[in-house]
Amino acid sequence: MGAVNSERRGRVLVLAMDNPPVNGLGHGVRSGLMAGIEEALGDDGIDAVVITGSGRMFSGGADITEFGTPKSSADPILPDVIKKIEASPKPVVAAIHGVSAGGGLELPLGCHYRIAHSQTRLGLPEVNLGILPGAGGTQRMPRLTGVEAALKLIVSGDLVPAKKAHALGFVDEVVDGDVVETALKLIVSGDLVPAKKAHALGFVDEVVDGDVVETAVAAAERLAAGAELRRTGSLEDRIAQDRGKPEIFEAFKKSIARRARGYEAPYACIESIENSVKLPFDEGLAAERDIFRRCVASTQSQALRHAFFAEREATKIPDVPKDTPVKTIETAGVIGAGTMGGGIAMNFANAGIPVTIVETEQDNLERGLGIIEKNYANTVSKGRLSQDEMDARVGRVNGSTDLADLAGADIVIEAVFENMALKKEIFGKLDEICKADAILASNTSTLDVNEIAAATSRPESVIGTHFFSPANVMKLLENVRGEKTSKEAIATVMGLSKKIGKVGVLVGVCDGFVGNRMLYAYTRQAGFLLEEGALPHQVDKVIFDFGFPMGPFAMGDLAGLDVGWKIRQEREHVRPKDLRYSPVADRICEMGRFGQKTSAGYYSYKEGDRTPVPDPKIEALIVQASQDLGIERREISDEEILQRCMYPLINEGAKILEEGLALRASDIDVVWIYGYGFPRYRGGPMFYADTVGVKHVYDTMSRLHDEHGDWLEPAPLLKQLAESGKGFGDL
Ligand code: T1G
Repeated sequence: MGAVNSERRGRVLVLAMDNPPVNGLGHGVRSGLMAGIEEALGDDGIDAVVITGSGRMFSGGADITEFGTPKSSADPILPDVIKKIEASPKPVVAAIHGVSAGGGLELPLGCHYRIAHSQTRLGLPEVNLGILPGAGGTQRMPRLTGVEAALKLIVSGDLVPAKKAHALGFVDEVVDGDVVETALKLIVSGDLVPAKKAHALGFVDEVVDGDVVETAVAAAERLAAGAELRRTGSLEDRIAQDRGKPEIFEAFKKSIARRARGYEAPYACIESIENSVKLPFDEGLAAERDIFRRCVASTQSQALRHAFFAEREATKIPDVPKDTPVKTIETAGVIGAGTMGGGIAMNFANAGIPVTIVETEQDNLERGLGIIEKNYANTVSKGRLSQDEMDARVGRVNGSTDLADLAGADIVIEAVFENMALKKEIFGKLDEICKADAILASNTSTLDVNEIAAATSRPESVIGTHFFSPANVMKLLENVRGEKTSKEAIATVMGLSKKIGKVGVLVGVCDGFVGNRMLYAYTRQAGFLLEEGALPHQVDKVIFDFGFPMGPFAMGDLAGLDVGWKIRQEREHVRPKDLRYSPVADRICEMGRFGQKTSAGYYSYKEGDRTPVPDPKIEALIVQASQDLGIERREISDEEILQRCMYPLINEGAKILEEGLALRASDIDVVWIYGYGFPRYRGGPMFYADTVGVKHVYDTMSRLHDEHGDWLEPAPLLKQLAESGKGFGDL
């Protein structure tokens, strides 16, 4: 709920929102602001108001947990609070620090003057929740920044630094906090410095944002002394030139088509921003509210809000309390300078942690270090990294051919190829070399972490850290808890995940962990669909249209078909002979077609072109396989393709939950959204199951099981939820 604390500073009333952890604009804060403004308006002893936030930020926006909950009529809605502020005859100044997001920025947009600390990040990220700014942001922002900038800001949902916000026109003044220059000035001048600078210089432990609020109080007094108040809603100069130009909005829609594919909210934002030049202000506000209500009620927004909280929930491990001691990771080691090893090392260098890569042969090492440098140079050439920063990062990556150079590392991640004997040998050596409290981690994607841990005398310090390729890009990190992995090791690696820019999810030990195990269930059925009558491009189109970046066969060609082929050959001796197995993938590999790397796989590829082209040779191979297996090919609907691919994946997720190998269904959603491109606007596979109805998934799985046999046996949990009318969200 939260509240608003008020304090008088001379003739200025300072209202400080107080609703930890992010000063969400819950109804306590909204009614507190309304009461504060009314108090100021009714008191002749008050000339102006300053609004600020207590703690580490101004406000993270509306309290998302309140969405869809009943509102009492006495409870002012945010648009009305902002309207009251904007119409106030007494100046209202916003003093902003930390973060100002969503409604937490719309509030200052309604104020008459905005002051932000230089370290502040500001933006309207509502689109990431499947909604649009619903408290005037789509009408006021264009009046301050112009339409083009407002479109970019609101449709991207990005938070921008204060100086950029000032340059764009929606912040009027930036209070600086440059430490070094101030230190020099301080020592020379003996001046009094604002609290925050003293804090930045380590002189005081905590500041209460004195300087931003102090600056705002001074500005409020200045405005109260007679300056004309700038009411955002009445500003016309920045939008006048964009009236009657629908082409601006059409062009913008075209420019986002690729990255907004499948999403509804970006277009709702554009629709409302267009109203800012088409309609009078108040009508634009009313239309914005209608669009907002439409979006909030949408399945997409529910899915995106689920994904927002799921990502934060995944960081909480029930039996690893928040105060579990964690090890500080100041240095890291990586074994193997191949594609994965190099990418993993870059994550540490990017996070400011020196890392040593160890390879067996000097030339393999140099090749690996060369690829890292090339990757950084590529990013610099795209203007996404400065040369200085590249040099700093490359400077943090050291190479070696001697494992002993990892003796001092706080964590060592082994990233050699998937061979148990080799991994056990390496962990045995690390056990002798590494310092007692080092974390020993394996990037294995399929092998038994307990067996690897047993090769050391300290299994409690062994954990799996399964990165996804390319490891310096993909955000997911499956942290694999072994039977003996300590809580300290888990807490350390979960914390480290965030530090190196990853979304860490804790999973248990099983074949393929969470992600790959569910992937097998999906791609296996995709393979069977080919034998029964479908073709790769038909299956891929269905999955692409569903929202994945690509379908299973194009994905296989991208990853390289030889990787899976090698694993299937290694495992042939343990494969259950009574269960159906598709020979199609093996036959393609036997032709030397390994995908994009050989310009031929399920598809063929022109030189230098990654566009998959259906290949009659593969169609013939598939038809032949059907004949060899005695399967009569049939028409297969897109709906069946989607169900045959997604429902077994969900079913496998249910089994994983039953076995306790994932802590929550929402963790599985995070794995699939960040590791496998599951469309975020569908909330992940388990949330998706709840939207189509678990009973429907169960009934379909039961039918498919009757038709196609054992791989499709419904999980007991799926049955239980279906019969109890519940969903994964109820677990
Ligand atoms: N409502 C409720 N809870 C929130 C919240 C919010 N807006 N933002 C964060 N939390 C919780 C979060 O779940 C976590 O909880 C804790 O706060 C710390 O968050 C009318 C309707 C602000 C940049 O989209 O992007 O305004 O896990 O770990 O890394 O137009 O939180 O500790 O129990 O993320 O420092 C628009 C959402 C809302 C911003 C801080 N606002 N928040 O990041 O902390 S819609 C947003 C963030 C709106 C109006 C509309 C980030 C942050 P727990 P955290 P952080």
